[in-house]
Amino acid sequence: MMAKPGRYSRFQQNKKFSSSTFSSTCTLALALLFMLSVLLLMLLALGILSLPITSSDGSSSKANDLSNFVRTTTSDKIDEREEHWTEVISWEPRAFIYRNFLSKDECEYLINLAKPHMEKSTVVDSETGKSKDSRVRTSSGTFLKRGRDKIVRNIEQRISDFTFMPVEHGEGLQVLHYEVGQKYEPHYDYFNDEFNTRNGGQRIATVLMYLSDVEEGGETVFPAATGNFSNVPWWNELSECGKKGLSVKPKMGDALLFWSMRPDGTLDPSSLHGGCPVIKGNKWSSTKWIRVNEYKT
Ligand SMILES: O=C(O)CCC(=O)C(=O)O
Repeated sequence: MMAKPGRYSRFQQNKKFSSSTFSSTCTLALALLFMLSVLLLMLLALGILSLPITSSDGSSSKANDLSNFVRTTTSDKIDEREEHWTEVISWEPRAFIYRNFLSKDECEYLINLAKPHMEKSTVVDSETGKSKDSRVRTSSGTFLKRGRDKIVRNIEQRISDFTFMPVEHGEGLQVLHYEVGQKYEPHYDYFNDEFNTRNGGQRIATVLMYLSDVEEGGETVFPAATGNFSNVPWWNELSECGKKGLSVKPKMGDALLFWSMRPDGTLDPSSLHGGCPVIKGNKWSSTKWIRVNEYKT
């Protein structure tokens, strides 16, 4: 005869039951917590979520604040570039060189991207504001859409960090190729017509990046610059055209920044500049024109 379960054994059974329920609930909760953490980490890694950055005064950062600056000065992927530094070359126009701005790989990447799409360069007709063929500019070139890929986005972010102008104010990069004898006569980057300023307003600054060295000629010349331009250390290496003003000798990876507008917002005629004829070799460069306002692409 089986003994009836007593009160004590029922209590033991209940206890066993509730402790196993408790442990499976715990396991479930831990598993859920683990899955949530993995999901959160994945969202953070993909950049879909970001952690709020808190400034020293305790306020959290907004979309347009300087958190970008902190990011770029500490963690930008610029390590493959050689040592880099900036030089002030003129205050009229305001012009600066950033040595080794691009790595060799980045220069080659831009050239290879552009090569299959090169077309004869045009200039802007000041009467109509439309593009036209010209003997003033004999190079060939093509535009790369702003933000078209990761490498281009990296370069555009670096330009923004260098100029303190938002990426969204930049036109797409233009890649230019000059063969022997090809040139760009002195001109202004700012516009004299209303048509071209409708999107983004006036061009305020230009960043010219040299994607190749040039054996002889091909300098960027500022014929209206003030100051003793024969004092530049590279004076003896300049072509006849290059000696007509303040000149920069193309060197692969270097970037030249100059401002077409003064700090008071007026147009700066001393920003007149041109590309001297290439005498020996090939010149590849890339231009980023930057507007006063956002430029819609
Ligand atoms: O190639 C150069 O040195 C000058 C180019 C230029 O003037 C421009 O892209 O606006």
